[in-house]
Amino acid sequence: MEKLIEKVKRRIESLAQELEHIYNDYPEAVIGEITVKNILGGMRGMKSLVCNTSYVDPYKGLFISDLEIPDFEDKSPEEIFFLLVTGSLPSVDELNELKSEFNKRSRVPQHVWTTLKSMSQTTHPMTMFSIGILAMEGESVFKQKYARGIPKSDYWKYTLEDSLNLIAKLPELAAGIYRILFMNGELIDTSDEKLDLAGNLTYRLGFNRHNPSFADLNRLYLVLHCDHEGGNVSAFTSRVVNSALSNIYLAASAGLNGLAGPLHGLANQVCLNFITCIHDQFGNNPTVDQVRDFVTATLDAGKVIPGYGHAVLRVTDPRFTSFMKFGDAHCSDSPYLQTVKKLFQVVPDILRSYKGGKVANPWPNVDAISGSLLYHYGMTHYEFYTVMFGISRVLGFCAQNTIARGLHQPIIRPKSVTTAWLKEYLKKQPGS
Ligand code: HAX
Repeated sequence: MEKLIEKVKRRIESLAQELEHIYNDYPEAVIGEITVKNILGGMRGMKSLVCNTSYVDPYKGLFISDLEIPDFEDKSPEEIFFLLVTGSLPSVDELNELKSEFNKRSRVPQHVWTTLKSMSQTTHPMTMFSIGILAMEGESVFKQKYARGIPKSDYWKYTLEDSLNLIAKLPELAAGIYRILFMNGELIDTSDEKLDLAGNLTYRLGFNRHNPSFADLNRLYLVLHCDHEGGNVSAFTSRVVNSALSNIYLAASAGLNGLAGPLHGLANQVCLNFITCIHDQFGNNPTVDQVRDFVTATLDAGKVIPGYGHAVLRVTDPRFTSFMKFGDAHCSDSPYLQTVKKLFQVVPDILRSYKGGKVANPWPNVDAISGSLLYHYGMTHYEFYTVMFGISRVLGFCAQNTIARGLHQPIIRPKSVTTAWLKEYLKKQPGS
């Protein structure tokens, strides 16, 4: 792993130098103001964290280093992890080394299966995924080294070591959960030593495994969901937890618990359910007017339209566009994809005038489409979709936290205030 370790080390050194200059040259520079709207509005838009793995431009979407989605959508998850954590794509040698490293570390310990199999069949797959990761926490190298005493300068090395161990096991863990819950608990073993992360996932899920376009969809899934800068619920949670030096297993599990919410990663499951409800009511080929009526009735009932809106994006999510390109190429006749398109035709106009124009972004996000593609390939248990998202998102958690530990970033601890403090403070403001 020397090549990866050396590159991460160099990246951390260079970022540390840049930050030192910034700190020394502009110690008191003001980045922004904090308004009442900010602190009562989920801290939306407040610039308060540094994240160098990726960046979300409101109008162009996700960037990893200087690459936009069309530049990296054909890469493998291994290449993407390398890119997130080092800032550049791997050479052929570097990629082979990383793939073989993941392969060596890929087996999930037996006790994890015992734990997961003892759980109720009604447990949500995301809960099992999070518990499966926690169940492996005893293997944390960081935890062991920290207990013995290591210098701060070594924190990132053991965070990276834990990250490699964890990421390597996610395909087997996730596929095993799918099989425990939906395939009578029979796990699929593989004797093929050469499977990469996406291949391992496809093989172990155990259906459609010889269909190259399903394998490619799984690869794309693991690439597009990998990271979305530092402030989203799941990444931020994992950053906060890891900043207390809780190891990456604890941090990843915590981040995934945030991803499991319907306003975040669970939206892909909710979207599929939404489409199923439309089909139940109007049949598999609803008219555009029927879809419009369904959307309006949903809003009238006080619910959100899943898969639409975003806290940062102000355009159609380029991840949505990338999945649409895949769908058009491989399953354009899928009734689910067709309904996704009809929703795309009607929802933005409806949301634009909803609540007096209050919806900041009426356009679709990644969750509006991703599940419809999995459904087409036979993954009809849509409770599993957020786990597919989660495997990928852990790449980002790991990269972000490795770099944060390398930069010796302190424990994250913003200040909260009481309503009484706020009232008093505002009373003293000029003009109040
Ligand atoms: N349907 C109905 N109303 C919506 C809406 C939607 N899709 N999106 C936003 N709104 C409403 C909000 O609920 C809010 O109403 P109130 O002030 O009355 O509470 C108002 O519009 C303003 O919200 P906003 O500023 O536009 O959006 P936020 O930054 O607060 O929230 C969300 C962003 C993604 C949570 C929001 O758009 C939403 O709930 N969307 C539907 C769920 C969804 O698709 N989530 C996945 C997002 C992508 C992601 O994280 N994937 O993992």
